[in-house]
Amino acid sequence: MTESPDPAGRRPGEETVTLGLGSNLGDRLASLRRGWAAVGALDGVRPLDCSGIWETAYVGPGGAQPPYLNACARIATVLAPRALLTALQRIERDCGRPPATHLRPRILDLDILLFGDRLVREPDLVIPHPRLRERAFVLEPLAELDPGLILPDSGLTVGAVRAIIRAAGGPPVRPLPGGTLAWDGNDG
Ligand code: PH2
Ligand code: MG
Ligand code: MG
Repeated sequence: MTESPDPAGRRPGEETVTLGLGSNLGDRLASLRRGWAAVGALDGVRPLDCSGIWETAYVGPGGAQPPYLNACARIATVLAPRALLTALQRIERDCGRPPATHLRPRILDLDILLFGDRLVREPDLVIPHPRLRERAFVLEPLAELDPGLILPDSGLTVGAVRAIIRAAGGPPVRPLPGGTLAWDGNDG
């Protein structure tokens, strides 16, 4: 018997995972690209697609920080959420991010935003990402990937939540002209 094909093109045992990438220290574009390439090279991971790159004002406590470059990307993976988190933290370190840089400028930040429809609630791993719905720097690139994607904790689409955040008028975010996570892409 042959298995019926998954409409999302997934292979058996794989889930679609959405990642957030950010950098506000050093060569931001190079770090995002290096990080995305390393994610795609992980065992058990297939890179699917990526948004454009957005330049975004820092959001959060602790005073002013340099602007971020942010992007979102999707992978198909057979890894469990915890194993993927560990692998992403290793890539952050390999790209030069020292430990204990939460809330400080970082060379590379790789966050799990969505893991299929799963809800994960562990002390150091909450999926969907708990602040996703408040953040234009996530919602704008995420909507480029799929504005119809339903957020499993609220039932709202990414496009609907983006509209709410746009109307609220938060800190500025703008697409980096021609910015792409691909090394051979046009930097604009
Ligand atoms: N990440 C944070 C805190 N603030 N601001 C922007 N613009 N982009 C980020 O990726 C970001 C942030 C914590 O991870
Ligand atoms: Mg983050
Ligand atoms: Mg992080």
